[in-house]
Amino acid sequence: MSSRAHLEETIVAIATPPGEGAVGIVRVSGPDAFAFAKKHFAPIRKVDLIPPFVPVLGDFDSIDQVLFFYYQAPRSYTGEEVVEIHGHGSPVVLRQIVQVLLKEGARLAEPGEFTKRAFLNGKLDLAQAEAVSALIASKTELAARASLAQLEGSLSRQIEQLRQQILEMFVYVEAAIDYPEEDIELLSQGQLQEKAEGLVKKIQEIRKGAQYGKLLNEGIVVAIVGKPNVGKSSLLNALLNEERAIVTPIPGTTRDIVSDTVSIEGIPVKLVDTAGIRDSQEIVEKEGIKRSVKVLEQADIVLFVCDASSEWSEEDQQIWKRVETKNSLVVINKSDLKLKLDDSRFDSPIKVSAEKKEGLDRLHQSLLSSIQGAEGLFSHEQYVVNLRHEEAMRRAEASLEKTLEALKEGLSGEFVAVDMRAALDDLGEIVGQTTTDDILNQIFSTFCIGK
Ligand SMILES: Nc1nc2c(ncn2[C@@H]2O[C@H](COP(=O)(O)OP(=O)(O)OP(=O)(O)O)[C@@H](O)[C@H]2O)c(=O)[nH]1
Ligand SMILES: [Mg+2]
Repeated sequence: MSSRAHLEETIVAIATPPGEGAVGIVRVSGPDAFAFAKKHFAPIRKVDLIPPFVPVLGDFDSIDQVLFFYYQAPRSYTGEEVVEIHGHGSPVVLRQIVQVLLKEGARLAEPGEFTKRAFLNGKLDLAQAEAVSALIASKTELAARASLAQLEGSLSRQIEQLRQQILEMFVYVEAAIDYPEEDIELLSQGQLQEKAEGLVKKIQEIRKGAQYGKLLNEGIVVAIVGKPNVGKSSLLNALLNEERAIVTPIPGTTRDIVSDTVSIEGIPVKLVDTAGIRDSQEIVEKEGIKRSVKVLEQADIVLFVCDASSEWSEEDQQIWKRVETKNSLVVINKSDLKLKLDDSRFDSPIKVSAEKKEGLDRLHQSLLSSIQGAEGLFSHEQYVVNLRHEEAMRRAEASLEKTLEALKEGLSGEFVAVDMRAALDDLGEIVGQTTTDDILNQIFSTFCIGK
């Protein structure tokens, strides 16, 4: 059945999280929402009509004293008749209210069905609807801010602009196909190419912003590596401000990967402590070291930790060789002890003492600049993309590149048009203009109930 067929039905759900709270909200939406709900509502102060958009205090049957909000269509979240009943946050009470409305003929809402209706009624486009669930799920302030920007249309605007530009060019290409004999050279080959190049650039820019969004959601992986006993685990604990990893004076203490996430200026940073890397024959340690090397290679940023109180060794050298080519920071730990390490070999090492908790602010600062330095990520408009968007953008970019190729090779308009049409469809998927029911259902089923 198509998604639209369900819009005749009135749906109901508890909109607040499960468990006890100061307030709990039951949300009803659909053609009969107001009719069903008002039958059971008795305002404290007698009114003839329950006014829309004004909270009214009263009793809902004899279940609870509630605030009754009537949002008249189309000025509601879903674009339909909506009633929100704000009761006291007892799960038992809220369930009873839902039961009453079910008896009236409403049915339980599916996950994300309110937002889906908002989409189907043109209140939000698909990227905005997805931003609602991203906003709810966001784990840091920055991620929340980016989700909000997307909810307000940041991604949709970019996509829409690009679609407009493609459409504009499409008209010229179509004209060349439909009226070849007229010989209307609306745009020269060179001009078309230039336009196509502009389109490729634009989608690349959007995808860069997308990387930033991904970073906000998934975070940056920072690996702490170095030879045994330099204080890697102590540094992890100091940065987390918690005794997360085992610290002992015995080299080779850490055997497995230990990690936890901190928020640095709103960016989730996953700190990964690793086993000290050295030539070991011991079977458990050997496996640990293998894992350390893998973490080192996959990390976004590496903290290379050395010991200020011991001389530069062959072991340091071996690890440094692996780290050198990566985006890395050199951390000289134990700087509370007498300096034996020749630190002039490094550009700008960061001196800290994990034990005395000294120099950590500077380390934070340096970490932040190297996160920001990566790709100039912060200069982009913000949106939180998910895999679905990413995939569609990737395809759109490929299609636009093919368009450009076709133009360069001087292929006829038909060929060019095919690729442009594909790019339009791919981009349309992001905002929901060319999205099948299956995809819609899949997207909204990941929402929570009541949203
Ligand atoms: N004086 C001083 N001692 C430190 C400092 N940081 C760590 N230590 C000591 O160094 C020893 C090793 O610390 P760990 O944090 O376990 O070192 P690690 O690099 O994780 O060692 P492995 O897991 O064996 O590779 C412990 O005895 C710590 O107390 C520091 O800043 N100053
Ligand atoms: Mg350790």
